[in-house]
Amino acid sequence: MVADPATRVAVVIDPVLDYDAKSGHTNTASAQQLIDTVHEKAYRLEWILETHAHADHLSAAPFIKKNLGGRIAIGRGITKVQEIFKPIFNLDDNFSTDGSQFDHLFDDDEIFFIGEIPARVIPTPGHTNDSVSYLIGDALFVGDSLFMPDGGSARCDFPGGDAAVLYQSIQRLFSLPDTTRMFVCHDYSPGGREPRCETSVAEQKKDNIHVGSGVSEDAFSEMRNKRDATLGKPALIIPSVQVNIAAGEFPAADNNGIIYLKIPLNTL
Ligand SMILES: N[C@@H](CCC(=O)N[C@@H](CS)C(=O)NCC(=O)O)C(=O)O
Ligand SMILES: [Fe+2]
Repeated sequence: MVADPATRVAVVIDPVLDYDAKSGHTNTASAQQLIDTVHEKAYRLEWILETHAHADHLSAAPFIKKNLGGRIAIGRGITKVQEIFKPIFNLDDNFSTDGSQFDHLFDDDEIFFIGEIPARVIPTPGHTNDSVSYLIGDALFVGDSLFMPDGGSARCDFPGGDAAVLYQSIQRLFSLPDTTRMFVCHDYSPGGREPRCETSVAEQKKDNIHVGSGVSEDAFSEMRNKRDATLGKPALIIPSVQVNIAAGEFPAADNNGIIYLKIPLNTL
């Protein structure tokens, strides 16, 4: 959550809908914490921002919107992700691939305001086609492009992913002022250390184990592709993507009132 202290306008980035894959149960405990915080601090929520269509968790954007209002937004590249995954999930004709499920699609480098704080949408494709980073004041939310310096970078083997494209996106982030605070989306606690989420452009340029100290695009792509070939799919990729490309909305219930998700066999 990011808030402007002067106006109390707030946004949330990448809110999670808890999901138990074993039982198929959803749960709003994590999202409710965000809602409670907005109430406690008397914030006014204006945006629910997605950094990309996530492949490892379901979005709680519709639940947050229902409770607090705000507009659900993502980068315009979501249309490409929708085009890739519509046939994979054999979504019907009612599912349009123009991003209209979202309230707003950000153009590259679009500027918007959170109260009095300027924000810029920096396109950072590579992990996915639609990945963006949000620069809010001097705080940069990089989604899944970079992880903490000892964590490296995001995988690029999902449909539409591309290691060379991610390298170029990271160079765009590295061109920001060294003092820019950088907040990462995931931390997988390398070596079992405590989870961390904040670093800086300077630290990443110097120490990132995948792209720091001037690693070349070719060396990065080779490393990334080799590593990606060893990674199993995220546990929730199948439920997540079909929901998240619809801005977090579930399909309509069947005639028995139960909602079903699809599992494409032997496809992903
Ligand atoms: N074990 C995790 C893996 C999630 C995963 O693949 N995360 C992506 C970001 S959505 C990634 O880039 N991982 C990099 C890595 O594991 O090296 C899960 O099942 O959810
Ligand atoms: Fe991701």
